[in-house]
Amino acid sequence: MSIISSPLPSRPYRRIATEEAFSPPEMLDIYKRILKQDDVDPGFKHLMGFYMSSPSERATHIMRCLTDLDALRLQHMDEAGVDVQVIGLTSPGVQIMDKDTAVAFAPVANDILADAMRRHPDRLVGMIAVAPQDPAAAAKEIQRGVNQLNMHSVVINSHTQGEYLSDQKFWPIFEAAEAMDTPIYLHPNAMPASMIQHFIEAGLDGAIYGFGVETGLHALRLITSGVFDRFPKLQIILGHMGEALPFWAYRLDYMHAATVKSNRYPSVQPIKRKPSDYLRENFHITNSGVAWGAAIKFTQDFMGPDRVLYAMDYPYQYAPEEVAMLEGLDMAPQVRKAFFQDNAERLFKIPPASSAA
Ligand code: 1DF
Ligand code: MN
Repeated sequence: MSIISSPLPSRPYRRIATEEAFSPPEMLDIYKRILKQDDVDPGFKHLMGFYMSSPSERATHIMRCLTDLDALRLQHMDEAGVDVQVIGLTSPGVQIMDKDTAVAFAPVANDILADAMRRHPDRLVGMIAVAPQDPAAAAKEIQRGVNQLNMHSVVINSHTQGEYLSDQKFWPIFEAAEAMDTPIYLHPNAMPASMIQHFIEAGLDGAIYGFGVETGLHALRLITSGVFDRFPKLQIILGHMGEALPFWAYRLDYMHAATVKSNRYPSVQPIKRKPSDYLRENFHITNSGVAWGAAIKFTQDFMGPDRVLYAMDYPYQYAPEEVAMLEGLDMAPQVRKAFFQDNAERLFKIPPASSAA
């Protein structure tokens, strides 16, 4: 990886990247066991099965970066001009594991990340990984993450083996997240087996498109199931420009109202507000994977500039030139500072950099 020759302009803010990924080597050992099973989930096989076995430059680079929480990661951050990474356990995290393994491993992963935060307090911020397979244990881990690990957000990699958080059995997780004031980053996962076949045959199941379709569906299921009427303060973070949901907002509002009125589906009951109201009041959106000015501007107009945050999606989209592109966008200075720094500091409760930095 070459050093960027033209330095980025100096700036009166920190660049905080908010959808960055890591994997403890111990998790890859568990993944190896799962990948050997005959009935391995097709989405998992096409996702982590690829990265863990492909000799391609992309896969080997990503595997090397994922497991590092020290010199290599900090070097890449320095080279890209990223001051702080907000880090989550890479997808699918523990959600592909059997329940007992998942419940046991989530705290191990969180402790590993918390140790790295202590080594690099001005550079790394952790999100709490949880095992939705056991909602009560997940709720407890959220409390432990806040009280003992100095983490103030949660990462959930979308569906858990085909189950969605719109199912009320998962709502103890939302209850804990709302009570602890921890936003939940609803990060993509490979699609469930029941959905993925037509995407795999076209090579469109992954980050190129399938991730966005599935995670967008998940977010909409939260809205239509009434999660935010029950937990009005809950905040969900979506990457990838909100998985395109702001672009859908008008049609969602019209068709949701029409569907409720005609009593078409038992699952579509009245909710207190329009789908777009929940998007604007219960969501934050990052630009992970999308260094595109027009899409960012549209989303800032729709959500308000205080709900749109910078993300790189390291190491899956380690593209240092995108930082310079984003700096080149026509954005008011206070909006730019909100995008790169203020919104992340507020949402993830990131303290100011220590003077030692
Ligand atoms: C990919 C992309 C993989 C993202 C990820 O986690 C991920 C990819 C396994 O390109 O295969 O987080 N992403 O968020 O865009
Ligand atoms: Mn990601």
